[in-house]
Amino acid sequence: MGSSSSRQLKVLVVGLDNSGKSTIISRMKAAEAPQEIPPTPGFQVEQFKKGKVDFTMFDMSGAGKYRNLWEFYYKNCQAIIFVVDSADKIRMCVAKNELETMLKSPELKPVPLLIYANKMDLPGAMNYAQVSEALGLATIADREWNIFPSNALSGEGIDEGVTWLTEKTKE
Ligand SMILES: Nc1nc2c(ncn2[C@@H]2O[C@H](COP(=O)(O)OP(=O)(O)OP(=O)(O)O)[C@@H](O)[C@H]2O)c(=O)[nH]1
Ligand SMILES: [Mg+2]
Repeated sequence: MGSSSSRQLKVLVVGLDNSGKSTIISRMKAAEAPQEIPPTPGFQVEQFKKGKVDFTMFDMSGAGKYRNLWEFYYKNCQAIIFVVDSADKIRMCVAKNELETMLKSPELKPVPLLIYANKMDLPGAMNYAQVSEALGLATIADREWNIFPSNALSGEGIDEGVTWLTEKTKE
């Protein structure tokens, strides 16, 4: 394809329920304050163009009973976004375990991993260095990864993450 045409990028968006995945995607799509979004039942597919990239985002539910759906998308995704609620300290270890389990899957290729330390606006939220530490990101050696602090309600940090992902997925 010529450099003027857009390219496709399939992105798997995962993380615990209530972390802000659907709100982040809505913010990416519209660049305006997202509506209050209900919990995603199962999963939802969102398509939109940003810059020169045609994104297809698989917005997975993070609810326990649906987390087993994530693995069906491991094989074909070209990037992963993992969203964390930075103020949900109690479930930080659950998030760490889910991330570890996913990264251990032989189905998952060494595609870039973008982590949003979301909900930075909430009082008592861990900063992104603390989130990085709590998730054990430093041990990830088999793929490129990066973590960005974000506030999906104001939009802060979202574009920085998308720019990084766009850069890292260039052929
Ligand atoms: N304060 C604050 N609230 C946020 C932020 N991002 C999302 N929320 C709120 O958090 C709640 C959950 O957001 P969702 O986007 O539905 O979360 P999700 O990860 O898609 O959840 P599931 O679909 O159930 O897995 C909603 O009430 C959002 O408005 C943020 O950065 N700051
Ligand atoms: Mg959702």
